[in-house]
Order: sequence, then C-alpha cells, then structure tokens
Amino acid sequence: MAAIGSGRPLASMPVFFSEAQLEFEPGYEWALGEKIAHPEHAARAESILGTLGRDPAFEVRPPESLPGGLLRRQHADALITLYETAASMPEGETLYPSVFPRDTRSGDPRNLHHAGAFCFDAGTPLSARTLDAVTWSAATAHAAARALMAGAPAAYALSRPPGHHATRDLFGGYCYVNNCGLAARALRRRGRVAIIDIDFHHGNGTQALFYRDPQVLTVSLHGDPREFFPYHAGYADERGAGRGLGYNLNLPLAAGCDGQAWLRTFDAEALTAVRAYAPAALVVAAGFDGYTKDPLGEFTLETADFEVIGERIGRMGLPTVMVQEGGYHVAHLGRNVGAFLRGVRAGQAALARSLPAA
Ligand code: SP5
Ligand code: ZN
Repeated sequence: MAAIGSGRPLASMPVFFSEAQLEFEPGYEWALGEKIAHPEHAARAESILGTLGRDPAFEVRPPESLPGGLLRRQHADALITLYETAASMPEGETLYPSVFPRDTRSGDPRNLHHAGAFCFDAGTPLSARTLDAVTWSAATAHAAARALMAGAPAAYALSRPPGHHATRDLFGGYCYVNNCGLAARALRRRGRVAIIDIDFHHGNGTQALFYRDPQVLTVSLHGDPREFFPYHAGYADERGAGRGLGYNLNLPLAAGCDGQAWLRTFDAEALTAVRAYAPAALVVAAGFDGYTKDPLGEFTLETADFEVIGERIGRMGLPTVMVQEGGYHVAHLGRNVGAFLRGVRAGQAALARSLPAA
C-alpha cells in the first residue's frame, strides 16, 4: 500500500455498492414483545448514494463478486448454509427465530425451525433475499480493502445490511456477515490491522472474531451496554484473551454524550491506542446512529462532529477502509456519511501537505 502523503494529488475516493443490496427489506422487528417498524431500510443506502453520487470527490462503483468460499473462511459453515436454506423461502415471507437453544450444537441449518440456534435477537429476520443482499454487502467491504491494496489511501464500502454484530456463528443486530472482519482479514496480508468502531452500538461481533488475535486491534466507542444493545458485551473489562489480551478496547459512554465529550475519549483513548499499536492499515466501522436525531442512538453528535471525527482519522496517515454500519435517520444519513468521508479526505490531504513530497 502506498504511504499517505506521497505528494500526489488526491484521486476521487472509491465507493463500493451493488444494486442487489436494495432487494432485502427487513420490514419489522420485535422489541420486548412489540412488533415495530424496522429501522434498517434499503432507503438508507439511497440516502447515502444521493449524497456521494453527486460529489466528484467520490466514485461509486459496483464491487467484484466475492471470491467463492470467502464467507465460510470467517463464518461457521452452518451459518452460511442457513442463509442458503432461507434463500428457498416463499417470496415475501420473513422468518424471525423464536426458539433460542442455549446449547447450539443441536442446530440443523437446513431446518428453518432451528434458525434460533444461529441467532441472538428478534430484530434480524431471514428471507429469500437475505443471502444475496448480505453477500453483495460483504463484497463491498472486500472490494474496499482490495482498493487499498491497489494503492488508494482510503475507500468506503456502502455495506448494507450492516455487519458488526455478526459473530463467527451467530447473526443478530440487523447483521448477518461481519463486513469489517472481512476487510480486516483482506488487509492482514500487509501487516497488523486496527479496527475502530464508531457506531452507537458496541461491535460485539467484531470483538468476538478477533478476541484472541494480537494481530488485529479492536477498539469500540458506544452507548453503555448496561442500557443499550447488545447488552451482553461492550464492557470496559473485556480486553481480549490469550495472546490477544490487551488488544481489545471498549469505551462505553453515557447516554446524552455530545460531540465534545465523544471526541475527548476518541482522542485520548481510541486514537492513542491505535497510534501505539502502529498498524499497517485501519478499518472503521462507520455507524452514524450516534447522530443527535437518530431514532436508536442516544448521543448528540452533529453532522459537523462526523466531519471532525473523519479528519482525525485521516490525520492518522493510515490506509483506511470505512465500512458502513448503523445510522437510522434516513433523511440525514447521506449528509452525515458525506461529512465523515470528506473529513477523512481532508485529514489525509492536510497530512500530505505537511510531509515532504516523496
Ligand atoms: C447495526 C446496528 O446499528 N444495529 C443495531 C441493532 C439494535 N437493535 C435493538 C433496537 C431496539 C429497538 N428499540 C426501539 C427504541 C426506539 N426508541
Ligand atoms: Zn448501531
């Protein structure tokens, strides 16, 4: 990968997206027994495309299809088989697991009655369209990592459905395949990788994938899990295990956290940890549900804060893949993503100007 700041003018930033990702609509979810409208709409992607599509700083293109077998290198064979089974469901039907065995060894992924063996919540439905959409979503993250390998200083994966809650063998939290994990694994060929998760929710899936791995640093800032999804992970005392001990950092923040407080923790804790780790590349789990008007998150981040966050990330001077996660204020999602990505560009450009040309 090219060093940031080699003195070349910035080319447009690659943005990866496939129309096939629009075909899946979760529709509704269950929350404490209530059937509620699902916030993870295809329209989220359209909001983002609406902003990035008309800005020459970005170049939207479809990803190459995912190499065969790649999903099964990161995820349990049975989890992917379950999605394949769901692909034969009647058109228009959605399936919400309702039996969740505590001992998941019994799950048969060819039997949709067993779907609860592979799932940890009631907000993440399966349908005939799930496999195709999540495979293309994963392909955007893989393509963005490949763009970095080809020399781009930064690339954005418009990965929808999102991924950071998906573990090796469980789906949940609107996530089926861990897109950040795939990007990090692709970048590992170049050295150690850091993942910073700025979504309002803790990235439990990403944490679990790399919990014992010292070659991938995982850092997450999020709403305190005592109060917010995913409730059972995201606590500050989860620091990694085995050889990975010390390579997972959780930074829970209180409800109502504003941009200033968020950035203080980001600078003092998250960026400091990444700098000390000195990775070859960075993956950002880019969720925008910390936005003040977001219906799920309870921080008060403004659009301008996302630009500053992006700028700080850009100034790290690392080849960076941004992978879309949450963000449910559909009307403002595009401008928040645009502000963030322009911040990353500005940060990398400012760094390039301050370094001698190669
Ligand atoms: C990727 C991502 O951001 N996933 C988030 C999953 C959160 N699921 C729990 C949502 C609980 C819904 N409660 C509605 C409260 C509205 N104020
Ligand atoms: Zn989220």
